[in-house]
This record gives sequence, structure tokens and C-alpha cells, in this order.
Amino acid sequence: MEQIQKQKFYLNPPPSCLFNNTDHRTDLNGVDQLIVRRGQPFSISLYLRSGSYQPGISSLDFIAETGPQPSEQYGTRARFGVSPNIDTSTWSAAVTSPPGNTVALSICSSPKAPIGRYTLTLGQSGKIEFILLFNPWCPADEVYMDNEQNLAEYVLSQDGIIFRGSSKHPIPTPWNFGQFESGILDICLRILDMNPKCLRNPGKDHSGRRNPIYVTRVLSAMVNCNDDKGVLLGKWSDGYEGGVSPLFWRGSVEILRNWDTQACQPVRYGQCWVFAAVACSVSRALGIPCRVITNFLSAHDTNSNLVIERYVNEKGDSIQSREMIWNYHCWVESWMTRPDLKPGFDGWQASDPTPQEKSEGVYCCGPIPVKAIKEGELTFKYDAPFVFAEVNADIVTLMKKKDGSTSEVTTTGLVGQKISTKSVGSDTREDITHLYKYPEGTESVKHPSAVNCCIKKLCFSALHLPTFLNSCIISLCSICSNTL
Ligand SMILES: [Ca+2]
Ligand SMILES: [Ca+2]
Repeated sequence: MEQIQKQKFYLNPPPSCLFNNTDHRTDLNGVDQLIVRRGQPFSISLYLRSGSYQPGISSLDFIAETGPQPSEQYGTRARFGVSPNIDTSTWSAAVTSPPGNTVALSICSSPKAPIGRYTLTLGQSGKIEFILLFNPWCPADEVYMDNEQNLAEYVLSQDGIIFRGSSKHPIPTPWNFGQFESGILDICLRILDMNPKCLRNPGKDHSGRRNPIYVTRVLSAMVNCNDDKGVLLGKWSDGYEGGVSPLFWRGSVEILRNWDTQACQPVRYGQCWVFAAVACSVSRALGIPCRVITNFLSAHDTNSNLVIERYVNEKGDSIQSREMIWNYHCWVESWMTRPDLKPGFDGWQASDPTPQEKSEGVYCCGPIPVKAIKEGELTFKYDAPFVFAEVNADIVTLMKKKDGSTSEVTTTGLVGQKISTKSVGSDTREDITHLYKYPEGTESVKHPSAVNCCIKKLCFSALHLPTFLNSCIISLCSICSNTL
């Protein structure tokens, strides 16, 4: 048997970024660094220092590593050799050129590999650096999306429309996501590196980056600056001195660059659509299909009972307002499978970077399958009750009377109107309310057992509850007593 020869070789620099990046649909980032998507082969070529490459005789060993503590156990280090054919289900390499002193190689990452910065070492003599991204074009990737028009919109499009205004008059606001603009991908990776889970345990965090569920949850925490060195500081009242009014931003690029150049100090100021838009930019940059959605008459349930409690006096004036109904609220949906849940909940997952309530001790929310909200699966990860309440909560108005008695009125069907997102390939509004809930009043409406009121609609009344909701909001039509 012939002995395998360890040959010395060096890279034919640089790896063709133009060819590879174009092939991997990352060329909009530029072609000065190698940026590839997982589960898809890319090409490099080597010069051998002595002799020529002989299939079956020469040995070529590769080590791919990511993060500061690469380990095979964590999946952040992979060692592999040359195979007769490329295997796109794992890290693999194959020679694609005839024998000679130049060797053309096809290299493929595992479709389950962590995303991020990699070093690929060839023996002891060659190294290349590259960035690995999620691959929604790869059927074996958890973010796979089987529709080119949707991919063009939800991954590649840098121009968006975010709907604001009111349920009666949704107003389209143009937004530049700019996920491929110069330096943005590097900033997105820095956001991952600055997240507290990474700072505490970088090896484990880099391993977690194989999982779009994990990455999406990290982003929902890191887009706000609560608890961490996140990107945006929220402000919901007048007075935006020392910063930019949320109304003045026109895109994510300036926000991300400001955060990066100011040593990760929070950018002032964000509100829901700004938080959501930045999360959408980062998700698309990393290769997770993502869209911003707007929920009109969105409830904020602070005590997880799926009901918005409003206290009013006899005049109907609000006397306590811990819970509220926003005229609209924005969050994002990201596209991925959910192997951690029972089957049937792949697809759009809602996550919300606006800091509202803590989840597992941190201001973050989701991802939760949109379908789980529709089906009332409120035990599913993550944060199902909060999102369910945003689109479904009933309003219980408690009127404290002068004689000390209290009357209670429940309003259903008001919260969660015209849930909207930009249409694929056009600037029109797509109404996706049906993805979140069954039509009001149909038998198939799912009522989780925790909601033990408001199911019976006992009467209709012309009663209007003044002032506690914005005047543009109110159109109360169904009133019921919660006597169940
Ligand atoms: Ca945060
Ligand atoms: Ca509540």
C-alpha cells in the first residue's frame, strides 16, 4: 500500500470572492471578503509547493473553526479531508481539477454549522477567512424558503414599507433596511458578539449560532439596550434632546453605524417600528428571511392574564393605566423550522425587540410560531401569552362608582386589527390578520382556557367608553358581561 503523502501547498490568493459571493447571493455585501452560505459549495484553489496532487495518494486536511473556543463537541470546529464527491450534508471537500500542481477544490459547510466568522486551515501552511451565513436557498437549512419571489423580498430586498397610522388609515412609511450596505454585516456580527450570552460563555454562544431560533431570540434582546449593550434606547414621550426623534429615522444603516462607531453605546431613540426595522435588517443580513409586521390596536398585557384591565371613574375617565392599547405596534416575523416543538409550527415566527416585558429575566420576546398564536398554543416557546394578548386580548373595563361598588364591562373583538406587512414585490399592504387568528365570532376561534371570560357575547350596546383609548380607536360594537 502506498503511503499517504503529506504535501505542502499554499493558497492561490485570494479565493475568488466575486465568483463565490455571486454564487451564494452575498455579492451585494461587496466582493472584498469571502461570504458564503451554509450547505452550499464554494471554490478555492491551491498551489502545491512540490510535486503535484495525486488523487488517493496526496493528503489534504482541512480544519474549519469559528469563535474563540472552537471545539468539535460544540460543532464550532470541523476537521475533514478530501472526498471523491462533495457532500452537502456535512463539512466536505472535493478536488475538481485534473492532477497537477494547481488544485481546484470545492468546499462545503454543513447546513447545520454555526454562522459567523471562520478560519479554514489547510494543513500547516494555508489559511483562509470567510463569513458563513444562514442559507434560505438550501433545503437542508432550517431557514429554507421554497419561493424565489419571497426570497427576493424577505432576504435580498433592502427597501421596505412599514405600516403605521391607525387601523382605519394605515400609512405606509418607506424604510431602508440596508442590510448589504458597506460594513453592516460586520456590525451585525458584532451585535452577536456583544450579547451577554456570548460574553459569559463564548464557546456555547458560537455553538448556538447554528440555530436560527437562538439567533432570533438573541437579536430580540440585543436590538434594545435594556440589560445589555444593545443597539437602541427607546423613548415614548416628547423630548428627544441628545438624540434623534424616532420619527426622523429613515433606515437602519445610520442607526447600526452609530452604534458601532460609538463603542456600542445605545443609539437614541427608538420606538416599535424602529426596533422592528433594525431587527429585520440584521436578520436579513445574517440570512434569516424576515419581515416587519404592524398590529393595529395592539394590547400590552403586563400581568399575563390575557386581559387588558382598565379602571375608570363614573365619568369614564381613566384612573389607572398600567395596561394599554397602542394605536399600532410593530414586531418582526422570521422564517424557520421549529424542531423543538411538535410538528406543524414551522414557518413564520414572531419576535419583538421593543422592550416591553421581561422574558427569562431579559427584555426580549419570541420567537413564537404565528400559528401557535392562532391555535392558542400558549405553552409554546417563547412568550406565547404576551403575543397572544397583543392580538387577542379582551378589554375589561372596571368602573369604580362613588358608592364603592364596581361594574365591569368586557369588550371583545377590538384588539388586533389589520395585521399588516408589505406585499411581496410591491408596496401595497398585505393583510395577514388571518395568520394570527380565526375570524371573530366563528366557532373555530381558539380560546385558551386561561381566558375564561368574554366568550359569551350577551348584548350589543351603543355604550362608548371615552378617553381611555385614543379617540381614533374606539368603535365599540360588542359588549359582553364576563359571567362565565
Ligand atoms: Ca437588550
Ligand atoms: Ca392583564
